[in-house]
Amino acid sequence: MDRQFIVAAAQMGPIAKEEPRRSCVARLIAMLREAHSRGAKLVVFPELALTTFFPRWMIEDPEELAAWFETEIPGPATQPLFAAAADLGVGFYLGYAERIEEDGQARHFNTSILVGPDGKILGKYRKVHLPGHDAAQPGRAFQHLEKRYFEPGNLGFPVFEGFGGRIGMMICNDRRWPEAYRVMGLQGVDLIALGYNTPIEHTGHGDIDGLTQFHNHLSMQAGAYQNATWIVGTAKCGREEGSMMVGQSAIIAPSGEIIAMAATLEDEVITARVDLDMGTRYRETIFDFARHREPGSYNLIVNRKGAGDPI
Ligand code: ING
Repeated sequence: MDRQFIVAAAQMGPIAKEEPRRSCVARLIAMLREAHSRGAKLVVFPELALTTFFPRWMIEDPEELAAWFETEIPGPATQPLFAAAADLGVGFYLGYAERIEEDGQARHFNTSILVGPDGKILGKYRKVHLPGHDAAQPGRAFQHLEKRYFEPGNLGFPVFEGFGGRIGMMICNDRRWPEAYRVMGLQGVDLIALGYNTPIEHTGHGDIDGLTQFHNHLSMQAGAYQNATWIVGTAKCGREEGSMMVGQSAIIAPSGEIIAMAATLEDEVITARVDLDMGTRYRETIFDFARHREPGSYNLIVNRKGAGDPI
């Protein structure tokens, strides 16, 4: 069965703090239409694609903080995106800040959804690996307070049937953790959609190594190759409220090769034809998990959180 289709990464340039959601949605719709004009069936938008990257600030006022979250999706501001996608028959991945009420408690997640070509939500993922801190760090030009504003995701790393294959999702920092890819690899994932907001000066000590771009691609290329999966990694990038974030959105083949990459730090659509069967040649040989993996030797990976003494 032919499992080929055109996929797009719809990279966003900066979103200003004051930029209204409807403006972001208009940008997303414009790129959706551009991707559709090039034959794309799936468009991957960035992490937190509806607002500026607000975890860069310490926000004390609860109402100010709550305003960064979506309480329904689609909602009034995002419905036009879902309608345009259904009208064009194009699916998409969208990252956003999610607020739910559960047992009378408000809960907050850094979330992404996968939407089919009919505009219906196929699946949801909540970011497991939250970088940065839960309290403001002194002396930083920008904070990184995802651990303060979000809970770790509670949906695991699910894989969803769609687009002729199995589609998984990650969000930003997840791509640096091999376990995230492997859990999806063990579910036969064919393509992982991934949005990111990656500040160059994440650590608070300036650009510690000048390698943020290299590590961005290294993480995704390794994950793709070691799990025989396609990866579409889409940035929100450029200088956003003074914070420079990496671009170089990329479409990466199961071979680990980058087959398309963004060239700007602005709204930019890149596309590529993916063959979901390309991973097969690796899954049936080098990465035939059933023949080669030895889970009995991997206990530390599941049972130990931090590095410890030799066993
Ligand atoms: N951002 C960054 C990411 O993992 C970061 C945090 C930046 C970590 C640079 C390491 C180096 O790409 C988010 N939002 O996870």
